[in-house]
Amino acid sequence: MTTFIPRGFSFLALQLAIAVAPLLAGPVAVGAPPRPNIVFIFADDWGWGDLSSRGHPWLQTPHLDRLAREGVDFRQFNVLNPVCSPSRTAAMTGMFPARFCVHEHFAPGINVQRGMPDWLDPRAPMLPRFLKQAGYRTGHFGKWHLTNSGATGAPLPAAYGLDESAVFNGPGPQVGLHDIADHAVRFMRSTEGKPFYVNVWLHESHTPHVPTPESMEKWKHLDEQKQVYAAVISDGDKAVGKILDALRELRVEDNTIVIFSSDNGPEWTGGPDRKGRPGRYDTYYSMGQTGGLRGRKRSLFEGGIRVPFLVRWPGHAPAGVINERTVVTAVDLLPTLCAAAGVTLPGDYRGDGENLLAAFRGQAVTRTRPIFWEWRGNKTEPDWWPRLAVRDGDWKLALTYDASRVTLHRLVDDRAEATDVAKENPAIVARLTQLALEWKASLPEKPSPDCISPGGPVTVPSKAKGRPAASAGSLP
Ligand SMILES: [Ca+2]
Repeated sequence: MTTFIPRGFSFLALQLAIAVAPLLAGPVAVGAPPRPNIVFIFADDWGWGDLSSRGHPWLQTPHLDRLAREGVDFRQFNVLNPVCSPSRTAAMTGMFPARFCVHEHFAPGINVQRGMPDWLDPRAPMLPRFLKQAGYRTGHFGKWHLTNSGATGAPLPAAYGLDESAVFNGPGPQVGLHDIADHAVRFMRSTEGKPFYVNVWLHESHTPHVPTPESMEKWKHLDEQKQVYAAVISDGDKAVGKILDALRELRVEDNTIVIFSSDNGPEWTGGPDRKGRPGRYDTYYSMGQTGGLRGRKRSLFEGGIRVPFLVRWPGHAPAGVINERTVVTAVDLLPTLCAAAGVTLPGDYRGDGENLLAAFRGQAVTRTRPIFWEWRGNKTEPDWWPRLAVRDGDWKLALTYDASRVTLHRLVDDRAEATDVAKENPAIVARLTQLALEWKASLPEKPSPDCISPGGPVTVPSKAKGRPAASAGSLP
């Protein structure tokens, strides 16, 4: 398989080789526990409240509910951006996406004018690569969106440490929207005794909604608006069920970490003019719920960035636990999962996350580092105006770039961010404002020039055969 080797890669590769050499040097010591397989199911625009186990009144998610019953349901999990590409960048690199100038979703022809590259720098640290270099087989199936479809010169997933991939919204072999779990299962079956890491990045519940006829039939008693949304949630849940069934059949479920989460909060519900057409339904049918959180997708309020996070790891993570207290973020995945796999991170890795493996194991853990967000997208009222946000402990400050407008919330008391307490807490506002502005000042201003398509703006390709939902390439 041809691999794109970016400039500057050799030094990083050397560092990594040094770091993982002890792990590759010989067989696993007698008596050492087997390294866990890892399955990271990342849904798209799936709201915090879109789970029947979290009390949704009419959605049914039996497979996800089973995952929650058999694992830990973290209820304070944040992604690091309220749209797709930067959120996924953070989850894979363990670093805030603004460090790579990935500010919004990758879209044909407008990345550079938004101060972005045309793809995530393949020299970025990557969770799959760290695991691959320690002997894992790595796969990615489903949405990619670490570039946009048709970006000339975009590296293949292999350049990011993936042994095998089938994607949409990205280069290389393509996958149908409803075939993602099947591909992932085939990959899991083929790993031949090696531990595996696999991304299962589902389409649901992003637009266009493409529900299966079976799921539409199941929900025909609902009005059409609810029917479509319930059907796509059922389709996503069924994909999760396929993964869980396969792990059981392969007799590896006791040694596999399964994570379910979402890249950002739910899409806004469009008006009747946004129905789309049958079979490719639009935002009128986007009825996701935030579970009472303020804001939705594209907002730095919690409704845009707090999402489901379920972790099942039999014998390691306690079963049926709801964790309301521990704050976990997407940048914590890389150090936490590498720790679970026994992988030592390179000495020069400068991640933004923390190893929260103890929280996965059910221990009381308090995250120590502040969390930062930047959002450059739409700025409309009432919830889309914050450009920056910082969370430190229970406090979260949202602010404009010049800090002329701020809101402060103590999330442990006010998860809905309903009551601004900035005026009552000027010292906290001053401290968090300084933290946020110093962080902002530390970020690069421009992307690496070798992550920009040669030959000027990228044009939208014609709908290629076998590439489903091509129009999704321009959607966040
Ligand atoms: Ca998304």
